[in-house]
Amino acid sequence: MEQTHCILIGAPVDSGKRRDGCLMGPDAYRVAGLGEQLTALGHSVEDRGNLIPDTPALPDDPHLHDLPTTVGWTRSLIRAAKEAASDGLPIFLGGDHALSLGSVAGMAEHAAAQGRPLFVLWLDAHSDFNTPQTTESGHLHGTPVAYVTGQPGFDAFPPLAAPVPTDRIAMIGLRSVDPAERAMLAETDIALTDMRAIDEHGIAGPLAAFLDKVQAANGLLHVSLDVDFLDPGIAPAVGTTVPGGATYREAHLVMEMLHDSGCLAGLDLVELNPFLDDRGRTASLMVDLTASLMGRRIFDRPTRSFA
Ligand code: 4U7
Ligand code: MN
Ligand code: MN
Ligand code: MN
Repeated sequence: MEQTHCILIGAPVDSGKRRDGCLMGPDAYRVAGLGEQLTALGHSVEDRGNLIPDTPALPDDPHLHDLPTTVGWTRSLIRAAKEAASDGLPIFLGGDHALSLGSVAGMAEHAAAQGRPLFVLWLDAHSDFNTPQTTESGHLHGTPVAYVTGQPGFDAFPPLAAPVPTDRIAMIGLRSVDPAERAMLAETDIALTDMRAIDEHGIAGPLAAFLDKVQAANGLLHVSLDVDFLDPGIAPAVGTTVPGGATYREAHLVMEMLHDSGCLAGLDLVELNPFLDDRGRTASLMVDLTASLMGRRIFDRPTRSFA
């Protein structure tokens, strides 16, 4: 089994929306045994503790919730991502999804420095493709994909050193997309797999097609896993529940296929709100999914049937 140096980076980002609680996420993952599970799989684990936001003196924007703090997190996370990515596999413990403004931008800079293309897999009920202008809620956790692909309107944020081309992004699990996002997505070639497509054809096909592309390009893959990708029946600890999400096995299958691809370069675990959890079950499920992503399997060899 291949051994990976896993670098845990706590990012208790809570500025991306109004409801507080995601700041408890990093410790919930630690309590749920993330480090121990990775060690048990044969990996080395380094916990770099929790980051703090490098918040600039910036006026508040009345249309946006807590812009200065989110800009501060983006600055800190870009730096932390670049540092960690050259030492091992960064695992960002969120924190809400505003975390990915920084983690993905930093991973893209790292990939560019390596001369390799960065691909991004967005596992989420939402497309997070709003800009500071189009967002109706003013919640910046709904904007990271727009930022990292270089959409206009992010002037308060660090200038993007390495925008991610839209044809290197796949979104799986979609079931809540705002009208403005829908219109902007229609202008891009982001690969979109909504829940209807998953119901009808399964989740493995679109994922396999994307992974083939990553492998053919010798790409680095960053995976951004939003808790609300999962069905709220199995993952209640999230502020933005949307019914009809991925099942337990669909989610594990995605992780198992990602592991087998060998392309993984970075991971965000975002939107866990431990205050809303039911005896830690969502935190534990996220840890179990990470274990599948890092090589846990039911059998060590392909199983055979008698058919
Ligand atoms: B998450 C929303 F309006 N689109 O912009 C918005 F539906 O990181 C939700 O995916 C954003 O959880 C959800 O506020 C952000 C809304
Ligand atoms: Mn807040
Ligand atoms: Mn999200
Ligand atoms: Mn979401």
